[in-house]
Amino acid sequence: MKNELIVVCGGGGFIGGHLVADLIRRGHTNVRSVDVKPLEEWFQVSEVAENVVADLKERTNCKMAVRGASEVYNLAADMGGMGFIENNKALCMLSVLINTHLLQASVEAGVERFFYASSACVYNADKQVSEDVIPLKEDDAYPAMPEDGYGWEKLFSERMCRHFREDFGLTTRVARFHNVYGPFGSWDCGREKAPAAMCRKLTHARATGNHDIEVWGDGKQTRSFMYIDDCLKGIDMIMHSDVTEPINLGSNELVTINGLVDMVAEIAGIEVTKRHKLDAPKGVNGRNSDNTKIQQYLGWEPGVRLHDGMQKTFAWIEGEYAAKQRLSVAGQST
Ligand code: NAD
Ligand code: GDC
Repeated sequence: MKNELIVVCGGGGFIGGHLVADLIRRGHTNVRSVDVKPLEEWFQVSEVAENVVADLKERTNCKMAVRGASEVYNLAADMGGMGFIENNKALCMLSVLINTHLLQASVEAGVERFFYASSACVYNADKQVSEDVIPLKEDDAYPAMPEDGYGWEKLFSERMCRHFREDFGLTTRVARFHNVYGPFGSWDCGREKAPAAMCRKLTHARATGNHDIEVWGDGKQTRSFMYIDDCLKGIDMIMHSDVTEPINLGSNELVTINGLVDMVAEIAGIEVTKRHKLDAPKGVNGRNSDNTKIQQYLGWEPGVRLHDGMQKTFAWIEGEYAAKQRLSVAGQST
């Protein structure tokens, strides 16, 4: 029903901003977007949506946010890439308040479907010690040994969704996102993940002529990265599926971080020298998504090639970088 109220929590963020835009593109006329950041800091602001600035750690704000909603998407969390989550474990864990209060408020408001954005950071660290990683299956989350701080919060909140479904009859759906990238996300605030960080560093190298690139770790660590378009498609399919248990939503195109740097250097059209910073936040050595389950249940899996997604992401960050440079020059001349 295109006129029923859909609430996107974290709508000022990267994935939430894209989700709001996508819902409106698909003809939804009644979308409420909620985020704690002041409006001018949102990555995307839709004029068609009802945009609300509120702290969803507060229960009264959650009640207000979901009132009248048929669907709630919880993409609100205090999070970022390795540089943020390794140094802000308590802040990451406080996001448990957001999901807890949103679940309670959704039950009270009679919400029909509730989506929770979990993470590959829930997976047991023992399964991710080698770069030559075996792709992670949903069962690999237990016995529990997730990423400290952020991963524990995600695992607990997943579990909370399960029990709200079983005990209170709220239809909950949970996707475990594997590193998502694309335009309109963090790229230079300390919360950026490797794809955006590399686009920024390569843009800066090209602009300054200093082609020395700092890479965290030895660069041999492996990851898979999912382009935002795949993420949006997966969210919609999982939300409207019968899949009750948490399910992987990620690409299975594995790349080393050194390989990612080389790819972005090729896109930028420059050659670089990598300077490995071995004491920087590194996370697990290897992580990939096993997509057997999503294929089995939904007959689909993320398919955007990394090179194609990185070209689009690079173009956006290049533009943002240039805009910031212009602002700083204008600031100096006044
Ligand atoms: P993001 O940081 O861009 O967006 C999250 C938004 O939540 C931000 O705009 C932030 O201001 C908002 N927020 C934080 N605390 C809030 C509060 N108390 N009240 C209201 N809003 C609040 O991150 P994202 O990449 O868009 O991630 C969205 C969701 O997906 C998060 O739950 C994240 O943990 C999860 N996730 C993302 C990735 C990824 O690679 N991007 C991977 C795994 C899981
Ligand atoms: O930050 P991230 O993309 O998160 O880092 C991937 C790898 O890239 C890490 O080993 C990191 O050390 C390396 N890296 C090298 N240089 C840099 O300049 C850099 N910046 C960053 N950020 N990394 C660099 C993420 C979490 C998310 C989320 C997803 C789920 O972990 O940060 O919050 O939930 O996982 O898949 P990553 O992939 O470790």
